[in-house]
Amino acid sequence: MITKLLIANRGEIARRIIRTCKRMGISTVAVYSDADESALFVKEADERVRIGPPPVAESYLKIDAILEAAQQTGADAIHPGYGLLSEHADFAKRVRQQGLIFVGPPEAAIAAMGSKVEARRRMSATGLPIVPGTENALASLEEAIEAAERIGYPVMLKASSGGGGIGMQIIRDAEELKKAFAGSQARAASYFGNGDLFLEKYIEKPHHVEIQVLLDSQGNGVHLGDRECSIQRRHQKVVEEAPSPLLSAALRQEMGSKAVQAALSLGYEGVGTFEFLADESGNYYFLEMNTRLQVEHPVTEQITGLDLVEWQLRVASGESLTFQQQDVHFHGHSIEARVYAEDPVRGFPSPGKLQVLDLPEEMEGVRLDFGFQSGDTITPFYDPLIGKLVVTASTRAEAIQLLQKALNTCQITGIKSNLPQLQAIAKDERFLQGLTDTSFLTGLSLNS
Ligand code: MV4
Repeated sequence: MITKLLIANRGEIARRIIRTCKRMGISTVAVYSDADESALFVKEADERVRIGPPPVAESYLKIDAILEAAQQTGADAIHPGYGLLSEHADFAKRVRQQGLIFVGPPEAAIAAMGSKVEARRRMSATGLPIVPGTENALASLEEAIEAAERIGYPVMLKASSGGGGIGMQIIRDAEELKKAFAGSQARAASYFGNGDLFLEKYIEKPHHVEIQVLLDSQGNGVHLGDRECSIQRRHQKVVEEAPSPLLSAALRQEMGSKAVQAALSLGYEGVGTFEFLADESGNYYFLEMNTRLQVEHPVTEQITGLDLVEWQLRVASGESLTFQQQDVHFHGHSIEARVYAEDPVRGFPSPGKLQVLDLPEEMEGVRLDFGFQSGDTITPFYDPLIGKLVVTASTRAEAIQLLQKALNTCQITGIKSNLPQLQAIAKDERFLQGLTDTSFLTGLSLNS
């Protein structure tokens, strides 16, 4: 079993991981940059190690400094959280080479899913439907034009090393493809160190639905249902819920068991997420797999009663799952609203001093996963997420009512936040009806 865990992350997710460790009797080590010296997660950990100045390249992405902090403090495991080094196969490898437990999947699985072209090939081979598109990286513009004609316009030109919406572009005809190709290749090469591009059919107004899986290292796996994540702004999720209002129980079951099969064939261990595009006719297409704990994992915890961080730690320690698929039950409905320090109209981050952060009381059905408190400073160096408000009730309608009430009791001063946008979403007629395809925010008026 893990006795001392180093958390290679910050903000709300570092606090979230510490909370589970306290309950499990695992001692915690925070690593922090100068910008986070007085942050809540640094105070709440049992030990703390400064790893560098504020920029992530000099602190939270600095593998040597993190490994040295683990050595210094005698930690026996490292949890990468999400973002930062969480999907960095070489980091996982180096943690393990140092004789420590990496709380995440095998590095081979991280690397395989990091290549979107390889992920499509591997997942398709296990029987997951994928978006119609190219099987290999595109060798030339001529090959791209040929492929696009075969797939049929509009298509999406994507970077194989991208993901999460980075490095993708809608292409409506051969002319656009000619204009976009070389530039996309060059951008991918400079951003990701790999210029490989591929094409997919562009799916108009789909839902973005994902399936959570959990596997141990003995070859046992379960799915923990789905999340609807269609409400996004610039490929940043804003509101997520479980279960998705789009899926029937039968479709959830089918997608879930296919995802578990696919994960098993990959030799996957730990928690992972399969992203799909889905439509009203019951079609669904594998998009990519995230090999980490996700920001929106709380909605799954709320409806399954499972602590995903606890299970990450248990399977990383070599424990087997103590339950099977038929023991996983879904209760009620849960919605997460992400509170960002940003100007909701322009979408720009809005760093500064958080004068007041007033949140609702934590009570039955209201969960608060926040990284900050009144008086803290939101620095421009990191993701502008302040925290997550998660509501849970027996039905979707009751959960929405609770969300509206909880959002109305929130108050943020000193910086701009997306609270007004969240309040508008919570009372939007299309949201109330569960009609949240990926075009949702485009149609939302902030002044409604
Ligand atoms: C797509 C797509 C439509 N067709 N791919 C965005 C995040 C990344 N994981 C994949 N994403 C998408 N890929 C094909 N072939 C639609 C999205 C998408 C999206 C697109 C525009 C605006 C909002 C969106 C929200 C979720 C997914």
